[in-house]
Amino acid sequence: MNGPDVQGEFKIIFTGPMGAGKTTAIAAISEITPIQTEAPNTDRISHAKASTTVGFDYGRITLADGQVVRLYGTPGQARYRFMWEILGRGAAGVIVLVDAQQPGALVQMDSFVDAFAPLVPPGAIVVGVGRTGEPGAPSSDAFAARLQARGIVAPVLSIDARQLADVRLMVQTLACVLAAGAEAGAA
Ligand SMILES: Nc1nc2c(ncn2[C@@H]2O[C@H](COP(=O)(O)OP(=O)(O)O)[C@@H](O)[C@H]2O)c(=O)[nH]1
Ligand SMILES: [Mg+2]
Repeated sequence: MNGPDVQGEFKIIFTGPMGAGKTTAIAAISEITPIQTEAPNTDRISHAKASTTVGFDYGRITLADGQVVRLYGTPGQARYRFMWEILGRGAAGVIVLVDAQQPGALVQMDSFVDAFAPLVPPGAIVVGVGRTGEPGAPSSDAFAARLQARGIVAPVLSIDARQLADVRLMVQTLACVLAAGAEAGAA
């Protein structure tokens, strides 16, 4: 698997469509002031927000066991797809965020899972679904069932990317999945 780099640090990626909460999640959890590359959003059809990530987000956290994890957020729009592979290089795992309230959120999840699965070790994916409590939004079970129907094994968590505890839970879940994968690889 893609292990720690020369400095002994892991890299994980936050990805997902525009407005899913990638920048918010990294800002919520990072122990350094995150680096953000926001520019005015010229695509108000996809999302009404005023600014959007055009390069990447970067933050850092130290896990309970002292492991340092570098956090990278991708741009959401498909026209920045070339960045995905650059950011995904050497990543230990990926957290796919989706906004359950967006029309087509299930399909969006599929397309980000499919784009990033080849860039990370097998099974190193966690899905975080935001705004599941909003009227008309599918539940996290619907997202889990969708993955299962496609034969993809990945934990699905209902989260609020603004909440530190929720973002921590996603990172810890990914760390558990990675540890389990390393055990299986070593056995
Ligand atoms: N209700 C709710 N709002 C969120 C959540 N995550 C992000 N937001 C809000 O959605 C907007 C877009 O989030 P942002 O982090 O810029 O999305 P990005 O495009 O994925 O980086 C911001 O105003 C956030 O405060 C969430 O889980 N629940
Ligand atoms: Mg962003």
